[in-house]
Amino acid sequence: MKLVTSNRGKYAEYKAIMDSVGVEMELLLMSYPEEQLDTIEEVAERSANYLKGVVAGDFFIDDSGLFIESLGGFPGVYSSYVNRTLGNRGVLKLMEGDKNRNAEFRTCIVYYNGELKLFSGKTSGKISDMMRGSNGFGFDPIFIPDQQDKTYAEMTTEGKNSVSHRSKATMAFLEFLKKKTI
Ligand code: ITT
Repeated sequence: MKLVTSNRGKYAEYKAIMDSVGVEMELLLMSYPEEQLDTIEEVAERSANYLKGVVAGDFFIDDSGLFIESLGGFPGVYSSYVNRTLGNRGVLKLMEGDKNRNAEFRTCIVYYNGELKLFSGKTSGKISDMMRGSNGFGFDPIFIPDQQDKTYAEMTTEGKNSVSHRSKATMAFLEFLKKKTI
């Protein structure tokens, strides 16, 4: 099974989980077209439909986003663009003076093995007042998951995986794989 992504940070997180449960996984490092649709599920499904004509064998992809309550769910499906353009500093600036720091990270995994299967995970938390930590990638330095003091970027890969949106989607995915092989 291959993970198709252009993001090595995602790969590191999946690799740690898959290794811990003995599931083999390879990385196919490539980018693919992502259409701007309303939900990450729609975006991911559309991308997987494109990739099934391009990638040999079974594969999965991950579409994720950060949804900030006081910004009406922004950047959401625009997370990749906003990360490249505004960056963490720009997002903090947009939220200057905002008392409502609530946010949610969401991941949708799409697995293709003759047919498409979707698995979702989400983790709610808060946007920090400043960037903290240097681990992980993307918005990790500004997201503090609920019940934690640290940002994702202050956690180890294992620490982030114990609470993250991505690991929750992965657990649902692994459950499905387990049932399939019984
Ligand atoms: P793909 O090739 O897998 O699509 P990508 O980096 O474009 O990689 P997404 O579209 O799924 O990934 O994610 C949009 C952006 O959201 C991504 O570029 C990151 O900046 C951010 N992001 C996603 N998951 C994250 C996480 O776990 N922690 C921090 N930022 C994350």
